[in-house]
Amino acid sequence: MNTPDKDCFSPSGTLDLARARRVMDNLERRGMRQMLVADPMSIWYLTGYWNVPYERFYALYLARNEAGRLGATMFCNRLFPDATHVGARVVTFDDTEDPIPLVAEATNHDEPLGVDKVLAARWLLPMMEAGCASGYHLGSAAVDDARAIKDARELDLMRAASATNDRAMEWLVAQLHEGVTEHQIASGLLAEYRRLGAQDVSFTPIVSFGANAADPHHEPDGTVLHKGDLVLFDVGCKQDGYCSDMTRTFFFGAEPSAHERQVYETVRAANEAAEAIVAPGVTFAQIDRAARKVIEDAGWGPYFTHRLGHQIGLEDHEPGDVSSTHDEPVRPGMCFSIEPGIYLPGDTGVRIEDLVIVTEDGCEVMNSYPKQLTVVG
Ligand SMILES: [Mn+2]
Repeated sequence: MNTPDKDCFSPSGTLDLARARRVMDNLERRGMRQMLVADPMSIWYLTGYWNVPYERFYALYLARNEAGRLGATMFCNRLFPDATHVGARVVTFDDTEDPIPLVAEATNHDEPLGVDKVLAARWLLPMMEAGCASGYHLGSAAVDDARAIKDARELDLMRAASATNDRAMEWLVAQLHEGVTEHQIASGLLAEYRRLGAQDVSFTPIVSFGANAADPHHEPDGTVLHKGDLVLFDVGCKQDGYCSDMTRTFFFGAEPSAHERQVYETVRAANEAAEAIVAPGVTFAQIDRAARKVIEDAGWGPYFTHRLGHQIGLEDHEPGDVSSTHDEPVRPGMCFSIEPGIYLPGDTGVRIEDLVIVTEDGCEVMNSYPKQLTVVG
């Protein structure tokens, strides 16, 4: 059995020691000193090494010995890109080899092992049979909690991705004309993001006309835009590794009815009420409540059918809901969405979403695209 002492990080590697230490601190608070990270995005976060393993075994083993010394071992199929620069011990194998005995050689069999949520059962169950550890626990939160607190460089990348998204919203509005379809607009967005400096969409764009907006996750289809329709855009890009995500709702070609105006202004008030209270120490649940109360007081409580928001970073949806059941306080450096909505089936739907960063004394709203009710076209 290897001791982490022998496997300590090379100082020349790309492995981020500060991030790895935060993960291990989080893990120790949960009673563990060894963990197998299998999520490729988390491995990238920790090492700067990117690989898509498909069905093959791929994991980063992190351990801390009794002296508090960190060790890391990368398990890589030989067809994966060379990982020797990472600064971890690299264990390679090929398609004809069973990687589980190699894992069993590395782990401490007398201690519990944290595994993350993406480690497939086809690997975990044989590891359990091989006795790789004294117990197996979901350790994802150790990595997720580290990823949730963005450093200054990450925050700049988050701001840049959202600035691109603000500009893309201008482009989206400019595409609105009678006869255009949801699908036509959605399918042109990637090219616009690339023109603006992003590399990809962070999720499939949502473009909804009229009553389609009552389905929060409507997939753009052949629905044609008519004067008097409401238009909802929920879009995001991925730029230099980080995600944006914003929703705006517009009225096309005609003033909204009094009813539509009331729905819109209620959602906007809910969005602003939540953003107004975000600060260190305030809980995710309190932020959700601030928005939900506005919608409930207006009588549409049952039609706000989802959590208020989600954390975001390297992935569009990261763990840590902004919801009534999440009682932890928010902390500086966290990034999440504030996206209240009212969905009236067969009638209309409005959602207004910004991304925010928790600061030392409040929050910074990353999106600057206006939110006041706007008639376009
Ligand atoms: Mn969102």
